[in-house]
Amino acid sequence: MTDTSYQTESTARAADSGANASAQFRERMASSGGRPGVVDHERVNLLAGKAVKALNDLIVEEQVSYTEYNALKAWLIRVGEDGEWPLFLDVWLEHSVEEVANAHREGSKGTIEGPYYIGGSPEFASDGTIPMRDGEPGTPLVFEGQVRSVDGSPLAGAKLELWHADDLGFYSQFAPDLPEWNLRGTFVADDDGRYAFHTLRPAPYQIPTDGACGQLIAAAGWHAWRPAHLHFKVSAPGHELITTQLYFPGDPHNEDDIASAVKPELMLDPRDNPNADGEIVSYDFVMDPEQ
Ligand code: MBD
Ligand code: FE
Repeated sequence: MTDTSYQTESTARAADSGANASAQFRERMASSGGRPGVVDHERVNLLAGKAVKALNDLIVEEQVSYTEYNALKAWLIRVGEDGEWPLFLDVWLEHSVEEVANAHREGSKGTIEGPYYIGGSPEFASDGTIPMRDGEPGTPLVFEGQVRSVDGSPLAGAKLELWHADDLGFYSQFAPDLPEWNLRGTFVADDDGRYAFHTLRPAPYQIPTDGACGQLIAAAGWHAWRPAHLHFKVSAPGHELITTQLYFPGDPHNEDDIASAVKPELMLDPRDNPNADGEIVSYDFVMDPEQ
């Protein structure tokens, strides 16, 4: 019999979260909501041509050996086997794509989505509580604010989709043994665009270290940390969707996020909640009208 004892259900493995991220991405691209669109021949010619040339130039400039070339080949094969292409791309490249895509915006800053978004989380009124387990570890956090258009008008019925890791750094649907929608919820702002919902303050987060990306990080002597973060997608009719993350002051990894996704505008300012256990924080979202 094959020994599968290393695959205990309570052990989260990079290959599992990677496979889930790959499957999620494929599903989303296949559904009408997020079609990948068609990239025309000229752009493929230009972009693939430049990418290949940049790598060839690097090989010559740095006098890359066969040992190094074969190490790269083995590693690229493993990225695929572990399903870590979404993780690799979102950690090391997405921040530049986001910068290009959102440069025109006047409203709130966006940042990268990362590999662990799932649409269709349960909806709550503006004062709701995110789904969590009994005794879910973490400091209670009330998150309040208002969604407005850039002209200052409140956006009634705006939706805030929130997702974040648990205290151990695991995202539901990408790690075993977590309830499907744990720490994922959609909050609908009131008639004045306001919300004040309940969640937990997330912990600093390490990307999976036991897969191909972790192997690269270890081989290069880098670290795997992201600062603690809350992921949001904020939407309102007639306005551009905001995909962003918010961070907490004092986190040692705010300055060296492995995913390069921290911006000064995305820093929260939590304070002790005078009315309840835990903390409270205010943050408003300002949305650009659709062009
Ligand atoms: C994450 O939680 C994340 O937000 C990013 C960008 C990459 C990997 C894991
Ligand atoms: Fe994340």
